[in-house]
Amino acid sequence: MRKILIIHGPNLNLLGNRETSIYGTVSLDDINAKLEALARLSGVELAFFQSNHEGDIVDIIGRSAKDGFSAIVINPAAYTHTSIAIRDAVSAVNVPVVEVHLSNIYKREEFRHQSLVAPACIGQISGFGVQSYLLGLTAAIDLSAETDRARSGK
Ligand code: CA2
Repeated sequence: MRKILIIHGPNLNLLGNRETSIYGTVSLDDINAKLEALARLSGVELAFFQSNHEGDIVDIIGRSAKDGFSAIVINPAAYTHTSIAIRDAVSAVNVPVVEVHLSNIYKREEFRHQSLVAPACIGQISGFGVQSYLLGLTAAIDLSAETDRARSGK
């Protein structure tokens, strides 16, 4: 079965209790459960990773091809706007990456308008709440099929 990696960046473990006017009341477990339901229907396997540490996110992206992942969905959270290291990891790995955001980062403070990671990704989905993740996974499922075709040389 094709494997897709879901990466949640810093502080997304806090979802559901604070800043509910921006991010809603949904928890990270709720988001993962919705993703899992879509994955089951689509016949793909998911692995979930949340970290507050930039280097850990760089490491898991770097290992992702060797670990058998065919696509990645990432919400880099605040690292979206600061991390050349995550952008370089995405550029270096031979796995397609989709960037997602719960909020519309272009409608918020100016410092959130730039993503350093997005230019290394296949695309970005921003502003649809949990639906951003589901749309991102839908794209990643298609991309994962292409990755596997390319890897098998067919
Ligand atoms: O909209 C998104 O998904 C963001 O990636 C969320 C990040 C933010 O820094 C980005 O600009 C946009 C913040 C994730 C932290 O979420 C919190 C949840 C509850 C309480 C505090 C932060």
